[in-house]
Amino acid sequence: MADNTARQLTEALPDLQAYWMPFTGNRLFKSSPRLISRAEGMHCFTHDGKKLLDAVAGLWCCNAGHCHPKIVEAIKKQAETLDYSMAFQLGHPTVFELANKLTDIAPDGIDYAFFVNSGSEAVDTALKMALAYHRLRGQGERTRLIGRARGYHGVGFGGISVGGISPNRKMFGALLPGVDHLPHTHNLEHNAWSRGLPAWGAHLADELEDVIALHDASTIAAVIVEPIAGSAGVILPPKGYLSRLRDICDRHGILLIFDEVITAFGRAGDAFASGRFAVTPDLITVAKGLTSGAVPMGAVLAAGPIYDTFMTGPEGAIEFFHGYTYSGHPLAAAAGCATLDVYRDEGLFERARGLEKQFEEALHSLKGEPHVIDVRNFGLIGAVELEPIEGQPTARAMNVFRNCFDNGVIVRTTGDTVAFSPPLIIEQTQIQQIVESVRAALNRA
Ligand code: PXG
Repeated sequence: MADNTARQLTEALPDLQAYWMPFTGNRLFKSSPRLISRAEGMHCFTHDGKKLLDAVAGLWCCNAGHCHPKIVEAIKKQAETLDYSMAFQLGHPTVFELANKLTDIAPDGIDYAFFVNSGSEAVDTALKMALAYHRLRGQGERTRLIGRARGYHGVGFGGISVGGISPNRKMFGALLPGVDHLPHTHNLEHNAWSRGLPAWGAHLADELEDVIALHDASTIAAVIVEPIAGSAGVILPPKGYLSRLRDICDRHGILLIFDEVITAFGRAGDAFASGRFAVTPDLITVAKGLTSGAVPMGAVLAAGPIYDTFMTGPEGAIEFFHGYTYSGHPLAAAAGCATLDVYRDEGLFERARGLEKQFEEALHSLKGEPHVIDVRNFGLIGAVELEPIEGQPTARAMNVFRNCFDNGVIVRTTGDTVAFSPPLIIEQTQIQQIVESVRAALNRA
């Protein structure tokens, strides 16, 4: 490792011109680049050798920590055994094994896994499954999809249509027809400084009744929400909110989709947030932590009756005209199997649950620091919301991001909220390091 670090200290920057970076201010980045060239456990290292504590697990994905040796080994082994095999009409053993491992830890009744390559693909796949499911049952008029304001469901046309983040939508035309949105549940007047789930707001689920009254249930296919919203600033579900959504959907024959791309795999202190909240949806989308971020992969997990509905045509006929060249890719499947084993063998979901209170205490110690207007947390998810600089929304949180980076800690910002989602292997002293780095940054923001 010493050799690697020494080599990195002298590593020259590549030419940055040709790469068009996603969700990034390209010109500013290229004038002051931050390049990560190596990672291990809780840390990332820049091309010039700076060591950074990763408070966001890459981007909510490296739940087992970076470059976990068992995951790395599984990928290497798979790469030299089977690089690729056709995903349609052929299969390979590892992907079947992964489907079994995944459905074993999924909530009861969620028995099938359809593989994709990202969260965005998982969302679009789940929406298509919902539409096709109703049509197969003779209810093809159920075509409407209901999302939620401030929801993030990736960047496919389906995902941005049901999503509720304006900049992600406004440049891209009319999007999917027949989409409506519930209001979000973020409300600082009622819920500021909540520890765990906020007490106020379950009644906001009843807004779904109004949406149903407007369109008629017979036109609605599915409701999609994140159990805990991440991208739009960490929005926690009020106590009782998700089970009310479940009840309303059940009453009206509407499918409920939980987008667990960031909440699955220990992040919410259990294998799935659905399990932690004891509310089981019909479809669950996952990605990120499925492979601990090591190889791109997502999945849609489906309840038995949904799969069964598709399995009714002539045997041999394709039941679902959907899939990707890289669905269930061998390297991703191997990474997924190894990752789920690591989560189990190292007890990482239980570990996350066990650290929740210390994490909460540490974050809430930031109450009273300059500009902090809210702190909220659940599992190993945390958020510190800041008063924006007048006329410059997002600038204050970006100042905190840059300051923390300079101090050796990577945090994530969204709007004027600083978000935390560390690998589940985090130590107590590292939680303290993150919080003290943010405290120092706030005093300069
Ligand atoms: N659904 C949810 C709930 C997500 O959080 C996606 C879908 C899309 O996944 P892919 O793999 O297509 O990116 C996500 C992604 C942030 C941040 O800052 C979070 C995501 C993406 C970008 C930024 O919190 N999550």
